[in-house]
Amino acid sequence: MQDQYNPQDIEQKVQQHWDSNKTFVVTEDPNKEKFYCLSMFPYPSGRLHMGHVRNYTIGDVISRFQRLQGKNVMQPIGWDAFGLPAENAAVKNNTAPAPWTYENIEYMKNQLKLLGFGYDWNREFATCRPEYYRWEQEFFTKLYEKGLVYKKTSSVNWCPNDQTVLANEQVEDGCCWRCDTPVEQKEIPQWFIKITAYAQELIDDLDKLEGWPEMVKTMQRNWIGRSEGVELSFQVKDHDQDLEVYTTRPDTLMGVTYVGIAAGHPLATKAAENNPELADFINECRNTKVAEAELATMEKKGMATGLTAIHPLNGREVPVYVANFVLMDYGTGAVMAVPAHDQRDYEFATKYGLDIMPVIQPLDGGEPDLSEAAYTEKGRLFNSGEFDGLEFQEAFNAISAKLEAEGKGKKTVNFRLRDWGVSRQRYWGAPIPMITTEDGEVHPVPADQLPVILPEDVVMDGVTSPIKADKEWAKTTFNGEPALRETDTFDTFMESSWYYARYCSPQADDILDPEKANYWLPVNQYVGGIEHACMHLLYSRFFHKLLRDAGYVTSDEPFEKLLCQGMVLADAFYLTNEKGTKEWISPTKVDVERDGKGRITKAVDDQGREVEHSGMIKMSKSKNNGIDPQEMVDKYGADTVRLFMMFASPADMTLEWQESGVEGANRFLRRVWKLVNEHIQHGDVPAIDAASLTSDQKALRRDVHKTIAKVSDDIERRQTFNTAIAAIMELMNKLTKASLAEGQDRAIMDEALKAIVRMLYPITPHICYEMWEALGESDVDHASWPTYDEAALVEDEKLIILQVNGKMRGKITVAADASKESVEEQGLNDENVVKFTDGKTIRKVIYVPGKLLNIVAN
Ligand code: ANZ
Repeated sequence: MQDQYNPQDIEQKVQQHWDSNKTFVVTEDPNKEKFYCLSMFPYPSGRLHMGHVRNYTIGDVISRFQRLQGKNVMQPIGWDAFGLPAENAAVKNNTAPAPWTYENIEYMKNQLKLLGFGYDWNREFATCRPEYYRWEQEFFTKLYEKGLVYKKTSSVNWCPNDQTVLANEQVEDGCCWRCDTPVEQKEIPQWFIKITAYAQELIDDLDKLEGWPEMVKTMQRNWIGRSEGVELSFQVKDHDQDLEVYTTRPDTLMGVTYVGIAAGHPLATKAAENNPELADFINECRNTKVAEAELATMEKKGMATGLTAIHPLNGREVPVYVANFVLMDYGTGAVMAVPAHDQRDYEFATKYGLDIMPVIQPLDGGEPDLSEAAYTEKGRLFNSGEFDGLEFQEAFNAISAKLEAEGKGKKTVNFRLRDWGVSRQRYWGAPIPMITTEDGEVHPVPADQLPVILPEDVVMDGVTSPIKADKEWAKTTFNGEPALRETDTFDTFMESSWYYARYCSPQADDILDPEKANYWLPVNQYVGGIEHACMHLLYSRFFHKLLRDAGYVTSDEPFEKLLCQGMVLADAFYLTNEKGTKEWISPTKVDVERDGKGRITKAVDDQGREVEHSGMIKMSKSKNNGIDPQEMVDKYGADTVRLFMMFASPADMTLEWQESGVEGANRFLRRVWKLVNEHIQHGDVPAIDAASLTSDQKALRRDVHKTIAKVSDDIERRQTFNTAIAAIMELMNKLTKASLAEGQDRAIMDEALKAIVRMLYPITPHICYEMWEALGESDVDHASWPTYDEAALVEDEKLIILQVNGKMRGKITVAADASKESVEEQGLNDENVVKFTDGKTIRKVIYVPGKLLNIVAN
């Protein structure tokens, strides 16, 4: 062992060892408990950023910990390789998306290796390869045959100048990112997968996911948005078709004063036929895309259709309006408006001078206050004829029963969740495996003709997809008849929805090999960012159920446990230039002065300019406050970076990047190295003879075993890696002060260091690999996690604090099983206690067993 800790030498050597020994390559082993640990795979954007490093370090720590627990651990990695950034970069750099992507993969793969992550590289794949997406295409055609896939027109962002569809990210302030032309909405046919058919199960099964953060489950519940309501119909005067509305508040039915319909509603189209003004308004509505979240706050606009609806219960005539806050694809695309009790309806009615009719009063009596806003609480019905006096649930039941009896309505459950539109008009994605024959019939591509390969050798012409630009590409045949291929590609969420399953049998000649998949699945621990709480995690859960129903897997859920790591923050600094805009200066170029509390008081950049500090914020390109992991690894070694990441904050909280903290982590590793070295120099180590230990030796050994117990629990159950590391650091402090003189001292030290090396191994594997060998052991990758010795934890003595009138006056050691009487006697006779009780009367003696003796005297 070298005297100096030299991370560069060690890390390279150990990484080579892992590579050539295929240490992390695993196969199914029915005799071993399996553990599948997965970190969300990266998009190959170019270089790893700190967010990746944090994500993958956490996953690696858990994987290595589980290995030492003796489990058969699979930790795979791959590349989420399709997506828009590759296209944008290709356009910018005059290349094609494929070579750009493959270069990035090579580069980032090397970076992952330099960080020492223990991946099974035999399972690696990139989702942009036909070997991968071929199975996705085939699965899609199977879903089509099961009736779970359909085609429907749906609106997209359209740039009239470039004559092309834009992704949401390519729309900036309502304009095209390239030519600044205002973007329009255009209706085109697209493919959908029926996730709504699984909405109820996706909600119900959240209850099974005990290992998921409550927040993520809540977000999914809200996203799926189950609501119970009533669908009911209004007759439209002089019109033979009824108008269906969906409401969650049938109790307010008697307060309806108008009906609102979406701009896309067929009745609106009909009414606009002889009404150019209305037609214009409808057009305007259609061209402004509203997110559901904006419905509440946006300005309410509408226009009368001239149509009159007839109230289903009291026969009152109410006007029908086209209203911009009514969505076409929710419920029935029409609402019964109750302005007295719904805020959107209230704003609309106030603006257009429509009646407001209160029908719900507070439960404690009185009229609802409608002077400023709608009264939206659930209360008691009034102004509602036979339903007066009923409360919400009674009214809900009574009114829906009446509607049902009259054939005018029924109870229904609605979900906010929409079917998953998977068509994208981009190039860099998996081609959708469908073809259309000349008769207009649509057919899935037969399995023996899959994959439909995306050509990689293309020339990008602006934003237009090369497979759309090349009119030849789409031409094909179906049963000998000429046909055209679909030129849209899949949403890239498709690839990330089942990759976790493909890792179980990456070479399988089918979507997956059920035997292998069922050995490994579900994933025991999934690690990734909270930003994926809804889409990715919901789509994956959906896909798992699809795979189950297709007979591929037996489990119901893909991810047993989920850990969402916090963001990585760093100080951000800026200068304001003459134009008044901020120029962000990298924190690596700034020197700071701090006050006693560590707050930055002055910051100067490398050109001597004083810069403003805007606080610790998420590392990002736009704020120029990213720290390059590569630079940090070069400077301190991967182990230091990993240790800092795991120590600086709990895994699910934000992490503040501070180079002083990184230096601290590095110093700690050097201290461990030094102690191991010193210990080795001290020569022979006898076996521990527990019976012969002095009380100091016993106490130190107890600390060792207490630490093992705490660290094991912190890592496995609590997942508080930072407190585990803190406990190891505390133990290290004690060990540094401990003697190495006696044989039993060295025996305890040996036991302690071997425990520390294995406990640190998941976090800092390279240095631990080396220290483990230096301690005369071999192959820490296959070592077992240290276990604590119950006997060593038993304290045969206890330290008792002595207080007189609540003030600490001394300490005594007593036998652990000492009786109350004997402790009292010893305490009262302690010379320090005597000093403060002398001449006083002892009023009371309070004993907290094993801890404290308080004497009250005056
Ligand atoms: C009358 C009413 C009275 C309503 C009242 C609410 C309060 P959730 O809970 O999200 O399912 N709604 C129905 N379809 C709509 C659409 N296509 N676009 C916009 N809004 C729509 O919301 C259901 C409620 O949202 C429904 O209940 C309906 O307004 C409105 F005091 O009906 B309610």
